[in-house]
Amino acid sequence: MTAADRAAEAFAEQYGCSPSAVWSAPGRINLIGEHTDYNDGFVLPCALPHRTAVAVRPREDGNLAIATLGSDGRLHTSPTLPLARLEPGDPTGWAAYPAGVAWALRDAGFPLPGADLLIVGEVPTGAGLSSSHALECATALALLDTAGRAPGATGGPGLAEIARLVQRAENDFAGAPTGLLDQTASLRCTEAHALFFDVRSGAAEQIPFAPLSAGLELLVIDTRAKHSHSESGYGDRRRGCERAAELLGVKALRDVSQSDLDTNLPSLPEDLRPLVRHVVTENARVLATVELLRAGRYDELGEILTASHVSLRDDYRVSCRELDLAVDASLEAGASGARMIGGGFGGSAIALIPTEHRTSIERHVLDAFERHTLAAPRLFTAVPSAGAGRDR
Ligand code: GAF
Repeated sequence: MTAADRAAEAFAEQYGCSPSAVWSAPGRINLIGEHTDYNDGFVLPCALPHRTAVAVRPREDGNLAIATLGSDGRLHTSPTLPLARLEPGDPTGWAAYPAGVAWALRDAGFPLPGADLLIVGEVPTGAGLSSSHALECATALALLDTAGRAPGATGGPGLAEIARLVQRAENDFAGAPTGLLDQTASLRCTEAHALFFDVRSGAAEQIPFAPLSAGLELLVIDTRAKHSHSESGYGDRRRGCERAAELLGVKALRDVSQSDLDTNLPSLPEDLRPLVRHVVTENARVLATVELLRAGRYDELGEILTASHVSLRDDYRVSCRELDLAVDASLEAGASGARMIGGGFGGSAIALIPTEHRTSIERHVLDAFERHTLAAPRLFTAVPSAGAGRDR
């Protein structure tokens, strides 16, 4: 049963009637382009097959009821909230994500009538696979539908505008100072493609990406080391980049070219230099990766992925013991490249592996975690899948 089917069924159980629509949105991996989004740079994500579904029915009293089917198979509800009185700070916890989206849409002037929502999420949470954005994007689409403003309807916002509204919910309601990567991936990725997104210009290009056709797979290694964007590490890096851009007299680090690094870095305080080096070289790695994908040169991808990890580990310093172990163990076992993905400090890594060696690589990674007395990671293949949409 899909997440959407389960959401429709649980909706009927919770609210005693059928939903008027079910929308769903996927989690993501990011092939490359980490911590570049809030520097106006480039990213290259793919959507995962794992989705969060939101079943919805409008209600006329201006209230928002939110329920979710937990991984324990039980329904959890949040107190009913008057849309007109939503403000950051209440509710907190899981309900802050859908409530924050309602707040951002209301503030942007969308005429929301009130809604009953039922959420079923299958994107692993706290795994750096963008479960919160999958939830927020599916909620945004479901709520816009209740207002007759779903994408494609007259007066309906485009996907780029929805991504910005979801970003506002995440930043200002849920309190996580994230960029535009995850919402854009969840809303705009398509099956069998990576999305080449230029955050500054908003240009998005679908790049065919079918590793299986080259005998390769993208193995996701969810280390189960929990990460959170509201904690200080992410915000510190972001502020460091903004400060460096200001000192260099540019709008964002996107404007620093690789050839200028040697002249620019010495003028900065020592602690900011590695941040700038990471962002500038990572943007160049995204462009190089896009060229390799366009040329079908999959055999050269691995080296760039690993270089990205080294840069995130040593310069940006957002990796952790579990992510380094996932990368090192998969490389030892025959991956052609591997890197942590997402914000870091926990979460997941990806490894580009030959399909024929999948079993032995998985074994090696699991053994390595066991030897280090760490919880067994969750392993699965990332198949580039469809972005958000209406299921029923
Ligand atoms: C997280 C954030 F949500 C993204 O905006 C991005 O900055 C990413 O970390 C790092 O590339 O997923």
